[in-house]
Amino acid sequence: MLKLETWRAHADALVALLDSHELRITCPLPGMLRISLYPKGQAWQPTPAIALFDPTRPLRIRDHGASLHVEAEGVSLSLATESLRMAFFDKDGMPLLEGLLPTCEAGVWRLDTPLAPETRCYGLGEKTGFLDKRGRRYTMWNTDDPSPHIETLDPLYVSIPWAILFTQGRVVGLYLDDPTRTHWDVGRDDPDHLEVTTPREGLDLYLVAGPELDQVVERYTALTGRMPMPPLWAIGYQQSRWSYDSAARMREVVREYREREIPLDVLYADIDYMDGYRVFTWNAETFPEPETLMADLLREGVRVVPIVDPGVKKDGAYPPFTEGIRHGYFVKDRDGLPLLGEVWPGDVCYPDFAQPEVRRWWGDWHRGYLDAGVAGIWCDMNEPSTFDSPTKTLPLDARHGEDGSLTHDRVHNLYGSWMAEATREGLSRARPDERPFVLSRAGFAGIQRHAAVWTGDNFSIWAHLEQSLPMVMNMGLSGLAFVGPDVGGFSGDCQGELLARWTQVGAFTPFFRNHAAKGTCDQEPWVFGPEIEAVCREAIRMRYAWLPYLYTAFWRASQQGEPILRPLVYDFPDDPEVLDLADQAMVGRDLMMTPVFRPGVRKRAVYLPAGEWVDYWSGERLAGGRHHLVDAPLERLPLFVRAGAVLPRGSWAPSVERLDRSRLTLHVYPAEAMAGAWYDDDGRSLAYARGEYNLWTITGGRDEAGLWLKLNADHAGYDSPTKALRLVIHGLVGVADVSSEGPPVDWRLDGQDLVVEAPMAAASWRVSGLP
Ligand code: MIG
Repeated sequence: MLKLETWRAHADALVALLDSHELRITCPLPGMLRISLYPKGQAWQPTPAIALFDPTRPLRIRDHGASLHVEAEGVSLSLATESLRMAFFDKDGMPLLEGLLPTCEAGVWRLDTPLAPETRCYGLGEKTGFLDKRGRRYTMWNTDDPSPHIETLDPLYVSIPWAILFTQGRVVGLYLDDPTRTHWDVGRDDPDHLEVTTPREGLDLYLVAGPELDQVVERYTALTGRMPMPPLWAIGYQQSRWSYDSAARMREVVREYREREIPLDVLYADIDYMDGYRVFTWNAETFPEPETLMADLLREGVRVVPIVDPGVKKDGAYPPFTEGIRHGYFVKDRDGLPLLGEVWPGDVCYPDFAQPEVRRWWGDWHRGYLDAGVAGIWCDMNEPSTFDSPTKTLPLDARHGEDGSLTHDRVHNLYGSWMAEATREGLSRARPDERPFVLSRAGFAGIQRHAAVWTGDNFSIWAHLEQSLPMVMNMGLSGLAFVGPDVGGFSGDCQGELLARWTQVGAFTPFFRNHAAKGTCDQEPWVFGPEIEAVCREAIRMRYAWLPYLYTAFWRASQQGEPILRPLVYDFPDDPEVLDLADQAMVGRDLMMTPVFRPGVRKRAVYLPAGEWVDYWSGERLAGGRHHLVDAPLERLPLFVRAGAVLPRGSWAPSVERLDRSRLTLHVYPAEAMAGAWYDDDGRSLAYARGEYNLWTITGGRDEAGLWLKLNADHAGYDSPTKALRLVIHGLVGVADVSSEGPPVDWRLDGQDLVVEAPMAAASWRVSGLP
């Protein structure tokens, strides 16, 4: 048992001495406390996961004899001096966590916290299984494991040591800032306890206060950072395959897309574009003129993103290898010699991304790609993965850092994030005013600042479509907003109906890319015949028509860390029905999708939380707080809109560059109170961060005289091409008049809907004479 010997109160820290360790409690940001237990005199620096941190925030410490009470902005903590048992409180003094206990036995540090029977555990990043992570044990160790990602497979490629303990009205988050191989036993050995163990010589814990779930996620992402706005094209639809292995084949795929009028913004070049799998090269026979290829595809509105693996081929005539050797840039073995691994190119060395200089060097190598015309970079195998070792990764005693003092076990989980960071910064240096796009397979907490993440090598099976929802949603609650699985599935042969259903879901998943493994059957939208093609085409077109709404959700993710695709519990935390619900998802604040996860199924049960909902397809109004049986014909993803929502939409185009941006449509779903927003910027530069964006909000309500709506420019910093506005007010019949305060408007009735045409400008409207 640990025990406080002496302690001192500073203005910004409580520092206490234990036997061999020191305890330091600080308030890095409002609403959270950092509790750091480290070997005496060796205070820990935050890992690269941490984005924002203020070591000088004030604390107040009160001595109650048997316990100390630490108070900071928005939180407080009591600490028993005899046992180190802690309780954590929100700003109103409500306990969020009680009985938290750090211990150290036989050199192993452990954090234990009781779990109430009703408490759920969300987060934990990229994990298999359903929404609530209780009842299993998880390991944080980035791993490329080719086995099917079934519920018992753990770990995968990304590690986020972040757990949200959800009890209604008392939500709290625990982030362990520890990149080593930690174990998270979430009520498995002992159903009533969460136990975290680490091989590190102490604990570096951040307790993040709620009491609401959205607040916890917002605070966690203030600490570890948020996704910067991606270029708009990266939110478009993307096609990949291992591999489109020649320029001719890539042209053919793009031609198919254009002829079939299926939108497409990105095409990926998987490993076969290279010369003998040497990164930063092109195969001279199959890709003779990459510049011409990419310029031609760009004229079709399609951008190319090549894959880059960290393994650099051992080849004395290959500059990335010779330079790396000359400067000592590669990871070394325990004897200090460049470590050799085996991947696609044969023998390879691994860049030591732990060194800032290596990250810079690696990033600079990407200039050649940009000069040739690539639009972004896909980082793969960055767990890092090797073929020649049963552990699938580098030896634990491999050496990192300029002086070789960091062993691999200490930095393994950071390797992927570092590679993504190096890549992103390389792209940014070469194109300072463009938004970089990096896609990464591996990562640690904070990866969202550097890259989008796809969930790796899933299978073309229904279970993996189903599992992708809770997986992506828990990643969203773990700070990663820009995520998605391989649509259609990677390993194994896809089938038409599965592709159709998966493409429908993909259309509303933040990252939307169809990808398939070598040796599997083709799975582009048209390969399964005209019926499936038509379903996929419609779904992909919907993605484009919904971009104004999705882009606004992306913007909220970039500002507050608000997940784009999220479980219903995020938006309806008081509803006991939704706590485990993972076969339905909210897309942004006002849209819910309820996909089908089995072949042949044409109806499904849907739970609608309290309030009124509108069936997107039929316009029918449905009461919330209960289940409904709804139609789900193959050509339709069941979608529901919250009554009162105002959704910004446009129309589809073959690529984002061809979107007709002259007019925006706001779809209004009337209710007693209405609200919506539309975020708009140039979609490609960093000007938005300097205030060059527009934020429109719309509010409305109903009174005796009818219905009113008010459009307001909350922020007007961007000279937008959008000059015209169309309001579609759903389900209004028998309107007598529409008047506007400001420029006159045109209006007409279209079936059940009222359509109003107006300029895109602040205004208010009244609809009168409703029945
Ligand atoms: O050993 O580059 O997850 O998307 O197509 C497999 C080939 C290496 C794994 C990636 C996958 C990619 C594949 N890569």
